[in-house]
Amino acid sequence: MRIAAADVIVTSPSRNFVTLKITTDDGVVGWGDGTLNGRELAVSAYLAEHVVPLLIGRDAHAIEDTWQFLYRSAYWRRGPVTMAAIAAVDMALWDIKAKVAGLPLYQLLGGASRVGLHTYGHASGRDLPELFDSVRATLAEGHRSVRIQTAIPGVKAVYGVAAQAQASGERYDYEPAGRGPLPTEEDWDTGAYLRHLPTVFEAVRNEFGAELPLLHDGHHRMTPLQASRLGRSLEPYDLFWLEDCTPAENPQALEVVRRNTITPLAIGEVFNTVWDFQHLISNQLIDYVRAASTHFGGVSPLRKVMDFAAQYQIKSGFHGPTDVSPIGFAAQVHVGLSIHNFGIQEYMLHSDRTNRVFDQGMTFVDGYLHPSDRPGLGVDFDEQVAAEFPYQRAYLPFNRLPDGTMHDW
Ligand code: CS2
Ligand code: MG
Repeated sequence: MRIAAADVIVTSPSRNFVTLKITTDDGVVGWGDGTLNGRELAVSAYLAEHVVPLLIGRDAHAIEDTWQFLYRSAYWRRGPVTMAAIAAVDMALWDIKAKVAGLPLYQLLGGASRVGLHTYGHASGRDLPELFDSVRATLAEGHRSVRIQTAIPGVKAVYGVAAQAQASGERYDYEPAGRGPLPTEEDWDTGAYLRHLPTVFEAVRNEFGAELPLLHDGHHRMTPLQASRLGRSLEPYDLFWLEDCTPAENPQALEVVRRNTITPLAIGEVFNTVWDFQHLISNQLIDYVRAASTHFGGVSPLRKVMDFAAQYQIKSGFHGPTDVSPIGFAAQVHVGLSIHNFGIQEYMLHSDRTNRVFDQGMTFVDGYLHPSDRPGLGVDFDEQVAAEFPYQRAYLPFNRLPDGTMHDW
């Protein structure tokens, strides 16, 4: 079975998505996700200009060989654009292989290790009453764990606070990226954040009790000592994890954090390969792997990093925002269902418009996410509907400190 055609489709139903369609010479179609929030056209050009010509005529079943070929033959390895492009190919080929086998992908990965995936949803608020309502709404959607993000006194717009984001311009799917010609400028004050956040977790614990698993995303903004202080001050509130507390480029930072706090740590949504996790996993500096199939080279490397992590009792917590398309999301739900060391799955619901383009078989019942038993990934892509929504320029925001210094967003 040979690859006969490969087409790249960029569509923007509620946000931009990059989708790869691979068709075999006997007419089987596989779908892959190469979406890179705010830099979508770079991946689509990388695929169309440099990868598609290499795919035509290749054995559609040779997934590992094709992955290694695209990774090694480029010479310029890794990086978000390259790895999102390779991810799209890898997913589409797994979709094809599973469709030919007549099985949902998780069966090819070893079968189901559990009935479904526990998820966490997002809750946020400008004040405590709004945050409590948001927690209740998240629980009502079926999530059993909740990520808490909150406004900070004196800071105008903080990452992850949906109502704030919506008030400051056109946003989509509660995600921070705005569609427009220029990125939005936000502000940040780490001191105010470190003082305020523990008071919010105390209030949430008092309102919702000791058992509800709570998470928090630091979005790469702290120094190692600031993160240590935050981890320590949140220990009484028993977090499921503190995510991305320090910038992702410096794995040694987490050695400092680890020495100073027993709050569990998660990182990796901006990582591209297993090498980014090597130091963190082998030194047991993290508890959860935050990679996303779409930004990590697809299903194949996600399996490998989780097998590596398993040797150290480190679990999965795959990145699942709406900037991963339903195809990329399904791919990692299949991985999560099959691996032994599954931890939790982040789950943000896609908009109705997105779901018109992507027909998802996935189900979310009694707090369990299941990728469906459709053959393949379980997602169909409607090219006609996609064509109704052309690409729209969109950027993630950026941050400045009160004195104007640029800061991590
Ligand atoms: C995030 C994302 O889901 C998360 O934990 O940190 O919302 C992230 O900001 C976006 O994926 C950026 O595109
Ligand atoms: Mg995050």
